[in-house]
Amino acid sequence: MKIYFAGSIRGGRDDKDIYADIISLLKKYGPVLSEHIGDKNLSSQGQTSMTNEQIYQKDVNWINESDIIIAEVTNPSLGVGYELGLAESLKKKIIALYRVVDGKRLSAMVAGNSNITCIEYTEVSELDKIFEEIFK
Ligand code: 6IA
Repeated sequence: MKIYFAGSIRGGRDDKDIYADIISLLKKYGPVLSEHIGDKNLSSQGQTSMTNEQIYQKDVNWINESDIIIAEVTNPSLGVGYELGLAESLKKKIIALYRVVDGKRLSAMVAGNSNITCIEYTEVSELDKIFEEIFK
C-alpha cells in the first residue's frame, strides 16, 4: 500500500517533529512516498534544489500513484488543502489528522467533507491504534 503523507511546508514548520513521528508510524504499513515532509532540516522555504514546477509535478505524480493520502492538517497549508482536493477528485482514500490547538477549528472544507475521514488526536502515540484500524 503506497502512502502519501501531506503536511505543511511553506505554511509553517512548527509541527515538523510531529510529521516525522507520524511518518515513522506509517512506514510500518508501506512506503511513504513523501517522506521528506518530516525532514527536520527542511525549512518553510522548502528545498531550493528543485523548482516549484518540479515540486508540483513530483507531488501530483506521487498522489496519483498512492493508495491513501494521510494529511496532518493542524497547521493550515495551501499546498495541503490543494492536495486534499486533488486526492478527492482522484477518488483516493483520505485521512485528515487534526489536533485541537488554542480552540482553533478545522476548515469546514475538510471537516465537512464526507470524502475525508477526519480524526482528532492529542498525542501521536494515540495514532498507532488508529492506523492499525485504518490499514487492517
Ligand atoms: O503550501 P505548503 O508548502 O505548506 O504545502 C505543503 C505541501 O506541498 C506538502 O504536503 C507537500 O506535499 C508539498 N511539497 C512537497 N515538497 C515541497 C517543497 N520542497 N516545498 C514546498 N512544498 C512542497 C521539496 C522538499 C524536498 C525535500 C523534496
